Amino acid sequence: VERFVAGADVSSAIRATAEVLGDGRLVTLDHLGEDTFEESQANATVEAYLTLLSRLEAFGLTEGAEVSVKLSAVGQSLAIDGEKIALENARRICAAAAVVGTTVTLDMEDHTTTDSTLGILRELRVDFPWVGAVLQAYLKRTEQDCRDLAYSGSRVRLCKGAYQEPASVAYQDKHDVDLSYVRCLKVLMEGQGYPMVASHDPRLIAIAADLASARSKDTYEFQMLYGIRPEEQRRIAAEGNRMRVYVPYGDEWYGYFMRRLAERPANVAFFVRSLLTKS
Ligand code: FMN
Repeated sequence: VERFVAGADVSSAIRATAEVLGDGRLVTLDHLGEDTFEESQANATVEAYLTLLSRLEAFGLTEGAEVSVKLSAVGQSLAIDGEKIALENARRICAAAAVVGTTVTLDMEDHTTTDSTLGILRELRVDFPWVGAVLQAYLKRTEQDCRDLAYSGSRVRLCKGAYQEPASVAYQDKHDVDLSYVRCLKVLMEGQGYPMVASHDPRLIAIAADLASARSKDTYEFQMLYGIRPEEQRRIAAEGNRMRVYVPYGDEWYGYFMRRLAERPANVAFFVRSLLTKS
């Protein structure tokens, strides 16, 4: 788990952030947790983000480090008024980010939340136009969502998607997901927004670099997860690209960790090996 998660507390998050920023990469920090069913838990998550943001400022790290937020961790999945509470909570985090001079990206969760999350994004962008969106190439709707969000100033992270989704809404075949990713990349790179290319897939990264060749390097960025292909992350950054690392921290690592194991057999092998060598 330590390979993919910076640590349980805010101090380890700050330590990992300083280390990643130290060699020219950027950071987006995620306080682990999702699917909160208690309002008090949602509030605790907001507090964790506020603490994190003030620590980032205290350590002078806000220039290179932003935060990623899962709306289901701040109220979206509450049975009563979930959407309203998530919006209010996300607004508090955005306001705090604005004060310290950094940005927020709304992670995207399973397809039942897509409309709600994009709705909250729209509302937040009225006051905080820099709030980032995430779109998942495995969803059939995403190419159209890319068109809708490819406007000036619009930060959009494109990823393949990490949840188990039904065939009615999502491509099931890996190759179809890749083709969709490329179509979405084209829309975003030809548009006026700020594409954030979140993938570890060498072919997709090469295609993204190619599609971005007419753009200046400060109008888009690459993103990868903490602990996955770190040498490649450094290489991409050393070539003068913006390369942002998604750094999760906190003790609720189960859901995050299981998605990482599910998507790459190599991650399972790594995990088993580290278990064996530790005992
Ligand atoms: N998957 C999601 O479903 N929602 C997200 O918000 C999300 N954020 C991600 C952020 C970053 C920086 C990266 C690299 C991936 C993210 N993912 C997210 C996971 C991807 O959808 C995907 O499962 C993972 O990157 C493996 O695919 P790859 O071969 O393209 O790397």
